[in-house]
Amino acid sequence: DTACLAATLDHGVLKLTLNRPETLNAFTAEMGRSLIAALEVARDDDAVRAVLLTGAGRGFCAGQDLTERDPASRTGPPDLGETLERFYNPVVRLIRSIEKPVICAVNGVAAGAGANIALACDIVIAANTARFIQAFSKIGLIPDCGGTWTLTRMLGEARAKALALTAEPLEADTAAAWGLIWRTCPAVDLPVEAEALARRLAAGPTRALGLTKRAIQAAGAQSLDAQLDLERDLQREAGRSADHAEGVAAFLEKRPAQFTGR
Ligand code: T3D
Repeated sequence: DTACLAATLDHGVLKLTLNRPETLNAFTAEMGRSLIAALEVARDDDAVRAVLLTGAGRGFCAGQDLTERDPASRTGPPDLGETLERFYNPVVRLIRSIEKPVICAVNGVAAGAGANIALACDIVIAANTARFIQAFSKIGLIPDCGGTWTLTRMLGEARAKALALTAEPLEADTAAAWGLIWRTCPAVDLPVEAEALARRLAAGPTRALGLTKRAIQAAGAQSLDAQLDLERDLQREAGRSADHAEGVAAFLEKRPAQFTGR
């Protein structure tokens, strides 16, 4: 759907732009369906070798569109467990399970689900003007889209709780200093820098990058012993790839490697 989500495929990069700038790209059900469909394409289509997620206009994403939750337009309380199950959880599960790099270019404010969808991505690069806001407590909700998991793992309980309970904005530079995101850059440079990063990764050994992602994501939940076994198994798989043979040949022939993603 090009109305609320713009998608382009160029140089192996599927660029997905949240596109409701007048609401800071607040997330609607339609946007949720479009994003899930686009991420399924990213997962299944070999022509896609990296994903770049960003927002149109001055914001990245202001989270759930609250006009869809107006109490005046319904009789009883909403079932938000249902909306998580239908829209938000599939988005986060797809981002984490697609075995290709998913880059997020946070061009401006990222609030609520917008913040935590960004933080679920593999590499987050933000405009130094961006802010991350766990806005949920302001409207009587809890952080979702994996926020309670991501923040706790990446920052520890003290910072996770303070951010979630206070809903205070976290400046992008502080997020980078805390290790919550990869890095920041001047806002004017973000589109070019993020695109260059995505293209570089899309030209990489996609299989190995995907297996690397899987291994790193598994690391937090198991012992070193189990991780060593996993590395053995995944390295066996990587070692059989055409891109491994190409990488070694290119090194020995002192030329740039031409990876095909296989
Ligand atoms: O419901 C479920 O399914 C459960 C899942 C929940 C997930 C969630 O994400 S819950 C959290 C929802 N998000 C929020 O509570 C954030 C609400 N927005 C804000 O707090 C502020 O807009 C920001 C801090 C993000 C940015 O502030 P600022 O001052 O830069 O911009 P603004 O003026 O507030 O917003 C600009 C416009 O966007 C404005 O519209 P207007 O007045 O120009 O016509 C504003 O109403 C609109 N907008 C911003 N956020 C939302 C929104 N419209 C609908 N829904 C929004 N979330």
